[in-house]
Amino acid sequence: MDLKSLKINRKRLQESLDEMAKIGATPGGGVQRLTLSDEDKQARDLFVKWLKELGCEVTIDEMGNIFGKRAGRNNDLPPVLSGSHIDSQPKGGRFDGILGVMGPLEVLRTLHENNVETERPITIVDWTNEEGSRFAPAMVSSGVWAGVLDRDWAYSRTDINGKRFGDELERIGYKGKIPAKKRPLHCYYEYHIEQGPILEKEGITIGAPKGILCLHWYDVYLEGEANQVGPTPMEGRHDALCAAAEMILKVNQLPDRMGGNMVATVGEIQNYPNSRNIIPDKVHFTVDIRSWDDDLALKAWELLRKDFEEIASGRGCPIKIEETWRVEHSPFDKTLVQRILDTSSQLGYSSLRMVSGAGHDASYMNQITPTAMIFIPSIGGRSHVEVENSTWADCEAGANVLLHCILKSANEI
Ligand code: HGY
Ligand code: MN
Ligand code: MN
Repeated sequence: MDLKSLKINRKRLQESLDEMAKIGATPGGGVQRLTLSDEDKQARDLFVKWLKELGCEVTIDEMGNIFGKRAGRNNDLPPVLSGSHIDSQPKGGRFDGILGVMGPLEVLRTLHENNVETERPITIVDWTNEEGSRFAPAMVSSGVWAGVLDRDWAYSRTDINGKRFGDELERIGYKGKIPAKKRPLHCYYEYHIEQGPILEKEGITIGAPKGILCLHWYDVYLEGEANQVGPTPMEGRHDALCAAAEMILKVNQLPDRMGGNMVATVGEIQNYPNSRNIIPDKVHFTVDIRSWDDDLALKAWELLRKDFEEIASGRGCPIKIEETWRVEHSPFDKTLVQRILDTSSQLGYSSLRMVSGAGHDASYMNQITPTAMIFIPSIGGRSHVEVENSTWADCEAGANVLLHCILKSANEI
């Protein structure tokens, strides 16, 4: 058959995404499938069921990564790998991550029903805990698989209720026996929504990121002195929340101070005892710094850290800082990026080379195999919110580009 005319089944892709969106559905039209939650388990079970229906060889490793392998003519050749993540943010969207698991599943379904054989095997994957929201850091399981992060360190990470990653993985029945260790790969494609405004603004269907920004995560803990808010004079207070407030504004001002090309955010904060008539004495907050320039991000952190220490001592609020996680910026494989651009135009889709501000498992895959990503527009540039949305036409377009890129790579000797 003329493979060029091969297309994915848009209706089936939409049905799979709709089916998955029912798992952890939130009233506002989003999903909540926190890593290793019951909802994550339910979605994983469904993914495994669909893989088995396709006759894929299903393996689950020590980090709960789920691999579905479709045999090729020559199974000694390293496979083409494509995947993303099933877990979501709290009140997250119906496309982030799951599109990059349902997309390659739809590719396998299309190859299967058209009896298309490929030289190489094709493997698709769901990476555990890409989001890093319940258990920091993000992309932890692709990081372990790539040999960059340590498995037992990952197992030891706890959520806000003190639950351990390793125990929760066991609890949902996805702590596999197979070592979460990289194996030879031919290349890796990740299909994902852009999660930003550029493609929609430019009226472009396919994004081909040249790579992903570096991500640097820090945790800041402040100690103050609790007291009754009424009788305690303002003078001499050690108010941990006020110290945090000053620091949070410094984070927000940092990119300007560093001349742009950077984003810096405090997304999470806990304040104790969090009672309106007690001066707060414990605060924890997170810092997320991203840039294409890793050195700039490190320089920015050193400046910020000095500011934090000055504010903390000025307010008599001892500070503890954890440099929780860093992943370098990832420049993708130029040949694969070009393949995405060329394939898009062969299929009649407009395309744009760009940068990914969002982190993805492709950051770690890029350290061990030629890697590239396929983006489609996010409506209103919104993501990590319940209103996250993309058109089915764009979902179809991205999946068709993925199909033909995978086909080209899977037939390379
Ligand atoms: O943080 C990120 O960009 C991704 O959602 N983990
Ligand atoms: Mn994602
Ligand atoms: Mn995300």
